[in-house]
Amino acid sequence: MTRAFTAAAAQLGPIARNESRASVIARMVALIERAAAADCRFVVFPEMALTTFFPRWLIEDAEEVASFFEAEMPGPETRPLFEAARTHGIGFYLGYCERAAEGEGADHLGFNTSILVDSSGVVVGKYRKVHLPGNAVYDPALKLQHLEPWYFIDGDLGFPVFEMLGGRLGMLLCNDRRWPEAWRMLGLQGAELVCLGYNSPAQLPDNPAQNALRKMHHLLPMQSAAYQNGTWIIASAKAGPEEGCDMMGHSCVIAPSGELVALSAGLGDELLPYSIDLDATAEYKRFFDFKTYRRPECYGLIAAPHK
Ligand code: CDT
Repeated sequence: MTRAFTAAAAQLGPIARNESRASVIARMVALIERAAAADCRFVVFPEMALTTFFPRWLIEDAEEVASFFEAEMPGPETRPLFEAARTHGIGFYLGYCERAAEGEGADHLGFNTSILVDSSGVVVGKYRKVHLPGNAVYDPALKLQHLEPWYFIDGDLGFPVFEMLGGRLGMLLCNDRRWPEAWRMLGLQGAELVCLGYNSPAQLPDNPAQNALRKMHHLLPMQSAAYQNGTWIIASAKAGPEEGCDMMGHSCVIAPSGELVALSAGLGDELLPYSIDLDATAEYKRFFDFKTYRRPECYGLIAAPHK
């Protein structure tokens, strides 16, 4: 049986602070329809795909903060996305803010989460972001706030891998892509396709010397990770000028060779389809052959708590 199929990054352009779920979902359904026309079996939406990237503000209004979190998935507002995907037989990865269950979160409302949904609309897997970047408290000295640790509970599900599309799929979220340990956890479980959504500012106003390096620092860790773990990667941006912050585009598909094989052209809603073959991972998995060549007895520091 062939394990080749067309999959796509489904990049989203900016989402306004007051944009309704219905409006965002309509944009996502339009991308699913384009994916169907392109014969896709799977699409990858961004991190926090349903809302603006609200951790750029310290929002004191509890009702507004709550409005960015989903109490159920699918819920009444997100169900049309699941229905459209089922109608067209397309599975998807979706990043969203998950409201914690009773007793799960003390000071925070919930998790920065992603899910895998199969072509019949069933949620087959969940991941909660492990590497939450930015500050746990508002720092008035900063031009750009990034308050994920203020809003979210640390991910507590590890780095699970799920059977889907005839292969093994893993998930990461944004800043996770900069951490080789995250990729290796998925590689060790045989991941063949890793989906990643992100919200990355194109510029860092508090460290402008980094601006020219932003795209390279986005792609470099993923191209390395794809090669070193023998996996496909589909990475999908929330892109463009969002509420005064320029968000990086560069949604992409990376092959298990480490080659960048598809890159988005713009900063709006955009579908980036690519024909991927999960069997192309085998050559790289054979080369690195973890079972034979890894030396975990030499890697203790990697898993030891930082001193
Ligand atoms: N969403 C997210 O994880 N963004 C981080 C930005 C950190 S710098 C402000 C990223 O790694 O792109």
